[in-house]
Amino acid sequence: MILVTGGAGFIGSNFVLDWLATSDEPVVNLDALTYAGNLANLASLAGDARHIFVRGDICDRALVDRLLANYRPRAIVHFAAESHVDRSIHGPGEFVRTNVQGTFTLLEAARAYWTALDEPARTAFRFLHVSTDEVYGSLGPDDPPFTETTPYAPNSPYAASKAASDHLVRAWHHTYGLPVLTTNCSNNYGPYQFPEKLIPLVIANALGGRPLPVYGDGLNVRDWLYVGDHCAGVRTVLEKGRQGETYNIGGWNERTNIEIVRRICALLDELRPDPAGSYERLITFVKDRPGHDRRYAIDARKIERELGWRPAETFESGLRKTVRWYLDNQAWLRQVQDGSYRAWIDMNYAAR
Ligand code: NAD
Ligand code: TDX
Repeated sequence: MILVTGGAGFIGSNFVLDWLATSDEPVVNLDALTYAGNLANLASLAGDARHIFVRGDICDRALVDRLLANYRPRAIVHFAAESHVDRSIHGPGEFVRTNVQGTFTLLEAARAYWTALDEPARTAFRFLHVSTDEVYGSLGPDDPPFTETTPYAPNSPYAASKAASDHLVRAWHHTYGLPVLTTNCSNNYGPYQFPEKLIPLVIANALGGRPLPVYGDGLNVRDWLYVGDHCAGVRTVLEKGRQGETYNIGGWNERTNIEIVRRICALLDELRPDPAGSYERLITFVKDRPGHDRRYAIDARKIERELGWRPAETFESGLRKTVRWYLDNQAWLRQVQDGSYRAWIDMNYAAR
């Protein structure tokens, strides 16, 4: 079996659902169920003995040791993190705790477990660390996309905490020989994404008739990848990646934020027209994010050349699926927009 961390979050839950849809290998899912973790994402697995959910913190060494000893996983796939840049600006402490201390705790537990394994389990074991393109910093308009050898230059507390975790993973391979793999992926979108991130926030606000906040001039560029393609990329790296290597994962799909927001408005105009007029009327330019990275772009040639992975979804097909999913799952959306969600929205947008 495999141990997944953060499997009740956006990407982790998509990964667990996809994994169990294509394989009978059981998953132990360790997740603290922070504001971003949601068991409703995994509701379709209720009663499925292949999914063992454990509510707990990746910083809890005794718990991680116990899970490794009891379940003897052949791999750890590590998604758990604090993941929202704006929250990291308001409160960086939790990012250092979960992303740095938590990854350290997992690495130490994995090292103790792996060292004691017999052959061939020791050779087969993998620790796959899921990371982000934000560790590479910000690109100018004409710069080539990030490759695996682009120097690290993280700019936000979130990016710095992920960069620190990547460095720990690298060092545990170099120094102790732990068989690690690291993936650095671009912006994901798709079902079950918490409506604090741009795409689900814009869909949720449009459906509620609220302003669609665009930071700064709206010309910051992100490179968008459908979450199912990211999950397939992670599975490919787990299966075929060379230990100690890092793989960039991206969709070759750079867009400005304003383009994204307009595209969502156009899809909603088509799928759920508002008698009051186009959703574009709700677009509102607001105060920029401090230190806002201008452009991210991923060069995904290494994973394609070496492992044969490439995205299946186009941006058009992926965004249409995503908008439809939110339209069909408004109960999910309402459920996550609880009191703490409203408090966050008030804090992040009131002064903008
Ligand atoms: P998310 O915020 O939706 O989910 C994070 C999950 O981790 C939640 O279920 C949460 O409960 C859990 N968690 C948080 N702290 C924990 C702790 N201390 N112990 C155990 N569980 C804890 O995040 P996401 O968007 O699904 O991102 C998953 C991973 O992918 C992260 O490592 C993130 O850095 C990386 N990533 C995300 C994106 C993106 O666009 N969302 C892109 C590239 C990489
Ligand atoms: O209200 C908003 N208005 C706006 O203009 C929000 C929430 C965002 N934005 C902008 C900021 C970014 O340029 O949209 C862009 C995307 O923002 P986010 O969805 O917050 O994502 P980003 O900051 O790019 O980081 C994401 O991609 C990399 C994920 O949150 C990270 O976890 C991942 O590592």
